[in-house]
Amino acid sequence: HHHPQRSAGIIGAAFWRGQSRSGVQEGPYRIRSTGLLERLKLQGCAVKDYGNLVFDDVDESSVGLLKSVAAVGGANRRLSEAVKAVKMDGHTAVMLGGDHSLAIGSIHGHSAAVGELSVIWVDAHADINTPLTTYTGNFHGQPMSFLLHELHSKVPVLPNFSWVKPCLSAKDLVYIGLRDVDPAEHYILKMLGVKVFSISEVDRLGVARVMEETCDYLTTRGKKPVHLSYDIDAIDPSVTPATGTPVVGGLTYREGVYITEHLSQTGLLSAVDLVEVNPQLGKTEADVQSTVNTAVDLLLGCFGRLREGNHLTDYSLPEP
Ligand code: 4U7
Ligand code: MN
Ligand code: MN
Ligand code: MN
Repeated sequence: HHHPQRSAGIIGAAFWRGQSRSGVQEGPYRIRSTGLLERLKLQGCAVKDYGNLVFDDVDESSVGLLKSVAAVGGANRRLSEAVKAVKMDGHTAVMLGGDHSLAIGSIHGHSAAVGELSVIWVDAHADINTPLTTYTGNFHGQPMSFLLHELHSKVPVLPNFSWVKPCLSAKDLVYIGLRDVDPAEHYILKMLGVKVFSISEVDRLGVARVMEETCDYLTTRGKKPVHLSYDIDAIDPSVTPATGTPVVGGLTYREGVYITEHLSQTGLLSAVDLVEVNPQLGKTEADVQSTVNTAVDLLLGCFGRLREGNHLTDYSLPEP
């Protein structure tokens, strides 16, 4: 494949209130200090760093079981504006989380800039609880319910959420890696006929066929820009232990990277979220490094890195 020069517009979203465990807000800092920007540039990708978003201090009160409602709504509103601006500037948007509630703003802003999208959600979890089905009250388990047209009537109006408009159709969504799905979420996935490659399908088909079928499924109705929302807990916790809701039996490092390699070769990748890296939850520094290094490798894969090797297009052999 040949690609015009890639360019990444990077937004840090150091936000954790979509769940209860502090530390996930350090994700952007750790991913940057592992050399993400420098390594993207070394592989020939243009990079613009938009810095970390600054979120308003808002009242942290709960609405029933729902935690930090106004904070989550407000942060996502800001993120939506930021992602929209990055897309208007012509970059592939990269959102470094932070917890996965941030997908509300990221996908909303992406769609506000480019129109209809396909979403590939790589995660151990479906994150499709509604505010009325969640039993944890954590918004990182609910973002998809705010984004889908089909669930609009099932989602109550909440403080600081009135700006959110559903922007995605269930047929434009594919899940990969699911292995911890709540009963209400399983009901919703079946009711809406969402395409799911659970970890069992990855076992059965292999990751290469899963990616072929994912791309075939999404492109039959036309080639829409792709939003990849990558939760680091999709990968097996033996590789990426520093995350808030680890689930045994996940994707291998190789399967996880393959997904990014395949998508980057399609030329359709338009925005990427990398979320749920929590440097405070590694038992050792090696645990944290393994998690962060994997996150960086996933992002490098999104921007053209291939494990077979790479060279810049203007490379020329030195003459003796
Ligand atoms: B993550 C959960 F109940 N389903 O709703 C919930 F199991 O972004 C987990 O994928 C959500 O890490 C996990 O809280 C959210 C729970
Ligand atoms: Mn998850
Ligand atoms: Mn394909
Ligand atoms: Mn998630």
